[in-house]
Amino acid sequence: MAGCLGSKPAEPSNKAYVIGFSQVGSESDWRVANTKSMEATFANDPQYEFLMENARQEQENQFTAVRRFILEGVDFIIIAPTVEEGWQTILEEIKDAGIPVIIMDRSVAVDDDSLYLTNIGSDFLGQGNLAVKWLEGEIPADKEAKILHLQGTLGATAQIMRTKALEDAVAIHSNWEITSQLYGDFTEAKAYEVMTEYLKTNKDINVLYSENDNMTFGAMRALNEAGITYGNGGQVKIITFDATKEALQYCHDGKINLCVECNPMFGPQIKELIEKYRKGEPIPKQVHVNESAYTTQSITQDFVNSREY
Ligand code: GYE
Repeated sequence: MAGCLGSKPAEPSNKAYVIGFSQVGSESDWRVANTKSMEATFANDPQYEFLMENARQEQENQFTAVRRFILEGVDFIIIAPTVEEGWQTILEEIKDAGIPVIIMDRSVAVDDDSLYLTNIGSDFLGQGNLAVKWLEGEIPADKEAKILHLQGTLGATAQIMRTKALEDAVAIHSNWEITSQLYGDFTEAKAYEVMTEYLKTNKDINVLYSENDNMTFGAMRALNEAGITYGNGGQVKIITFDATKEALQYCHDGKINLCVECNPMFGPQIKELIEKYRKGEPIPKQVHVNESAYTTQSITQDFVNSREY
């Protein structure tokens, strides 16, 4: 205890384990929650030193950050990749430096999966499949689905897989059609802009498949301004991904029809994996987080209130 005669100042038993984390950006509420989960997990734990770099959605910035981590000699690197392609060289540089790496959230497309320890994140194809299954139940065979598709950052796993689920489903439903694919980059501002433009000349849609909540919020504003109704009993059924608190509230209020969950709170799970690795225990190559989907009918206000993100 400080102030006790004869006691020595506490010496740290061992040096903090330094983690360099390259985060995608702050493009969405999901991302902000994910950053908080990582910070809450590592930044307050004296056993760790946590260095985070925000790439502002540019892969080049991620390369710069990772190279700095290597120069600084960090013990461990975590990367949330912006897009899947383009990681081979930098992962080889990390390997040559002898630093273990975890890929989180989205994935990387490399030939050699020994370049990283594990990939932890969502089952994005599973999420997309949940959404199209729900839509099947909503659109009778003698009715048409005219689906406007808002896409996230092109080349990001969340975009690739959510898009694949929709395109595959459209291919096998002769009464489903994608009226257009608009690029919203996972942000509210971009989605609002492209939706406003689109709705000036095209109003004949009855489904919006939006690859994240923030784009959905931008789209809802554009739909309001165009005088198009949506949600329960409206012209447009809205499907959104993430299921943040704000989106769940809209869902509860009947403004969004389906929220497919994408859980950002996996800081603690990453820490467990790192601890296992440090003890020399085997860790799986792919870890999926548990997720579900919510409709206006299934959601309660208590559930919305209890949402962490
Ligand atoms: O759905 C979106 C974010 O990769 C899971 O990125 C993540 C996605 C998430 O910006 O809101």
